[in-house]
Parts: sequence; C-alpha cells; structure tokens
Amino acid sequence: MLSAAEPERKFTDMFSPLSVPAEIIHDSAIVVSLICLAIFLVVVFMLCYVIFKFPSKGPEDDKKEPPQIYGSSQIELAWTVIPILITVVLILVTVRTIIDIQDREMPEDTVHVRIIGHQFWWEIHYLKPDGVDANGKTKWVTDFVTANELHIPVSSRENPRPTALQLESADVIHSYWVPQLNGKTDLIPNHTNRMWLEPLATGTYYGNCAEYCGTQHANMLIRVMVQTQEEFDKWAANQRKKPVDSTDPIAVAGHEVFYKYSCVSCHRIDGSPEPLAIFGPDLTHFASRRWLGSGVALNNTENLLSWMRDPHVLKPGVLMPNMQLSETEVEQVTAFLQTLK
Ligand code: HEC
Ligand SMILES: [Cu+2]
Repeated sequence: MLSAAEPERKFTDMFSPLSVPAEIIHDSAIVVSLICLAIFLVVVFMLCYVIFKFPSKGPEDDKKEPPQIYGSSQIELAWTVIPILITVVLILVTVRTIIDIQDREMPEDTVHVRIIGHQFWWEIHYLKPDGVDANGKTKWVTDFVTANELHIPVSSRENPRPTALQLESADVIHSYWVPQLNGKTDLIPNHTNRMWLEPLATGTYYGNCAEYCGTQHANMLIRVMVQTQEEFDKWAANQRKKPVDSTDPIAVAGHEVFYKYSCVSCHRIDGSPEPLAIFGPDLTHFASRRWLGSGVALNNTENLLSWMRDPHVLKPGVLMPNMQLSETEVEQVTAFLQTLK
C-alpha cells in the first residue's frame, strides 16, 4: 500500500527520541531528573540519619520535647541560598532548551504543513509558497489536503529536512503528541501554535491527542509516516492528482449514493461542488490511507462496511451520523470509497 512506512514504531516512548527536537527535550529532561534525584537522595539520607541516630528511648522519653534551636543564621542561609542556586540552574537548562527549539532557523526546503484539530480527527493541509505579503513574508497556500495520517520525509544530521507544523483547532483544545518526535503542543481555537519535526529514522510513528476533547478523545490517534525523500515525493504527487473515475458499475452507483445522501455536505472528494464546508475528513484519496476514523480501525473492507452501516459501532459518539443506508447502498458506497486511491 502506498502510505505504508516501515518499521512500525508503536512504542510511544519519550525516552527513546528519534527526532532532533525530541532529543533536545530528552537531554534537558535527563539533566533536570538527575538534579531532582540528587535532592531526593539527600532528603532520604537525612531522614534515615535522624531516624537511626535518635531512636525512641521508651514512652516516657517520647513525651519530652527535644532541645529547640532559635535563630541560626547559618542554617537559614543554607536553606535559602542552596534552593535558589538549584532553581537558577533549572531555569537555565529550561530556557536554553526553549530557545534552541523555538528559534531554530528552518532551511529553505522545509516541508510546511497546517494541521487543524477536529473532534475527533485531524485535518492536514500541505502548504506551498505563493508570493510574499505586504511585510515581505512568504504567503502559504494549500497545496493538497488529507487527513489523520501525516507523511513527512526522513531527515539526517548532514542534510536536515525538517517539517514545520502550524497547529490550529476548529472546535475545542486538542494536543498533538508523538513522543518519539517532539513534545506536546496544543491546538487552540483562534490561535496558531507552531512546532517542527525532524525525524532521523523512517517508520510509522504512533501518537495520541493529548488534551481531553470529548467522548472519542482516546480514539483521536496520530500516525506519522516518515518516508524516504523518494517515497514521500511519490506519495505527495499522488495526493495532488484527482483520482481516476472507476467504471465498475457498483462503484459508479456508490458515487451516486455519495451525492444522494449528502455525504458531500461534510466530506470533500475532488470535483465535489463548491463551497465546501470542512466538517469531515477529506476523502479524495481515502483508499490510500491505512486507517479509518483517525486510527480507530484498519482501513479494510470489513471495517469500512461496518463504518458505512453505522460509524458509531467502531467509534461510539463520533460526529458522523448513522446515514441509515440500505445494505446494497452500504456495499456500493464502500466499493466507491475503495476506488479513491
Ligand atoms: C454530518 C457530517 C457528515 C456526514 C453527512 C457524513 N460524514 Fe462521514 N465523517 C464525518 C466526520 C466528522 C468523520 C470523522 C470521524 C472521526 O474520525 O472522528 C467522518 C468520517 C468518515 C470516514 C472515515 C474517513 C477517515 O479518513 O477516517 C468515511 C469513509 C466517511 N466518513 C464516509 C461518509 C459517507 C460515505 C457519507 C455519506 C453516506 C458520510 N461519511 C456522511 C462527518 C460526516
Ligand atoms: Cu483531541
């Protein structure tokens, strides 16, 4: 299948970063954890010391108060100055990491992508430059649209090929998190956040929406296919094309079902009438995706038939209604969707 990228990286572990920004975060997390571990060990040591040094000498002794010390400027200085120093070190480590990630200059051939979070799926626009605006800044317009599965080229240290993400939301707050590729970044309504990925190995990376956004939040899954430059270019070229109209009579009937039941008021397939409200995923190349329902099930015939009978079976509470199709219509529309390669 076109969209596959091996190997599967299902292990969503932030301690094995495979992308430049994830590595930077990982390294500073280790420094911070080691400092915290040192503080923990000192406290535990002092606690054990006191417990063993001053054991109880019986019930009578327990009632007496130990001698009290007042106003030791040495002790007060120590417990004020040392924590301040530790905090300053933690601030420096954190600020350095933030600057390193946020102010990174992106090379000329960076891939630019706009991701819009929806309950409970991801709208993905690949962008292309379109001249400059009044301030001399590059204007970005949509090149092609897809959903849920983000394809990006693999990068290397000698020849960086990062992908810059522009994150937005159509409804509530979501959060984009692929632990091996970068930290979390929220998708906030009426505000654009940014992050970048620079993966150092190919494969399909797994992630999740990381901000509770409604009933199917747990099934708002993320898949990032990191491909070689060649595979990525091939994939992108296919996404830009209009799918070839099938002549199979069942698929042709399915195409009619698609218009008859106003699937088209929520979904875009190339050639659908304008204007287009984007409420559901773009289906132009739906058959080239490995999963359906934002990762909830594999995109195979059995699952697609189930989805067309009632999407709430695989994804209860999903915002696509049960379209009440007859069994014949279910089969026709399924056959049609499978031609959208
Ligand atoms: C009211 C709007 C609406 C209508 C009408 C609608 N859908 Fe959907 N559809 C959605 C939404 C929203 C999703 C995303 C569900 C999710 O993953 O959370 C979706 C998902 C899908 C998917 C899975 C896409 C993917 O990439 O995961 C398919 C296939 C689909 N719809 C087909 C259809 C067909 C065929 C019809 C007409 C019979 C239809 N839809 C009617 C809103 C709609
Ligand atoms: Cu979400």
